Amino acid sequence: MSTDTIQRPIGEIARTMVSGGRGILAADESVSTMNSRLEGAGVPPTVEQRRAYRAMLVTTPGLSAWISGIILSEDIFTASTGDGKPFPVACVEAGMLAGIKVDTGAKALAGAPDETVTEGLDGLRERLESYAAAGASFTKWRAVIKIGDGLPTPRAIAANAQALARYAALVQEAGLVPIVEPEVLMTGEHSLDRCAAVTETTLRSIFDELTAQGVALEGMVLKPNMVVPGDRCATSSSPAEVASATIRTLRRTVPVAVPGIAFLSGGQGVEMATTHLAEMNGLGPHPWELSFSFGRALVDLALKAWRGEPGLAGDGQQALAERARANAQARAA
Ligand code: 5MM
Repeated sequence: MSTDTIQRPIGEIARTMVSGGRGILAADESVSTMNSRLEGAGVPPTVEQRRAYRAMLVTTPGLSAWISGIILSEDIFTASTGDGKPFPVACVEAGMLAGIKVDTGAKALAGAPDETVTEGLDGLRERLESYAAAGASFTKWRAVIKIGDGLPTPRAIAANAQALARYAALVQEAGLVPIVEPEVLMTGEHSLDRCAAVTETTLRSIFDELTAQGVALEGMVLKPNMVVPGDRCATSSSPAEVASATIRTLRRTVPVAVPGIAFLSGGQGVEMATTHLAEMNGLGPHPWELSFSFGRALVDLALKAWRGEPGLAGDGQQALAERARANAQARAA
């Protein structure tokens, strides 16, 4: 299929995902990540609680005012909410697009100790067919780039960029929109400038590969980290410094054909992620929509409020709605 043929429908989906002042909820934690988040909140890590938690999020009244789409993990995408409705159907009926994480995780990269390459390409074409038939409009794949002594290596950046591009090409072939997520981790002592340099190199490599693989930039959404200092950096940076470093990095690397950039929160505090988003939007106008696809920064307070108690689902939903509204407002800054 030529790039021109597939461009229009996926372009419309991509624009819906990032426009209208709304953002994307990342509720696609793998089973192991979800279990540790549940345990952290004092909730038993069972299949039923993983399902009940996501059902609580997806059925939040009025969520579609601030959220355009929800990324689900495969175990949840194929499950049903409490009333027996498949999760993708529940999303769509509530006015939000359904998405699915299709990578199978970051695995040790040969010859590069301490670095990973994200896997999941085997059998992806067939899996995509079934996700599309079940109501998915978009997908997500996350590459993890670590900063450290001599890290990242060019090998790790190249391997992840190529995997992301091959993933994106397959997803567009299936008529779906790929979210391309390269996460430069904020774990470490590195400075803001170092994060900026690594993010710039990573994004440049990814867009080279996306072009090489024939990916239609109009039909994708980029989900990058913000440029922030490491969590153990001796020097802190102001929201204005973070915003200007992030925008400068994106302007150097992200083609204007990409309709939108939806940031991950990456372990920043809930309020800080929102502050940074507002600060960046305040520097506009930008050539792309500047949106959010937060996981923790949207759901942390909801999980704490819910605590696995069916009677507290309303409290959890109120906490999610509050963060979703605040981040949507940050886009209008
Ligand atoms: C919700 O977490 C997503 C899945 O992570 P694992 O596969 O490691 O469990 C993750 O990809 C998420 O979409 C991004 O990291 C953004 O989440 P944050 O919390 O950083 O905004």
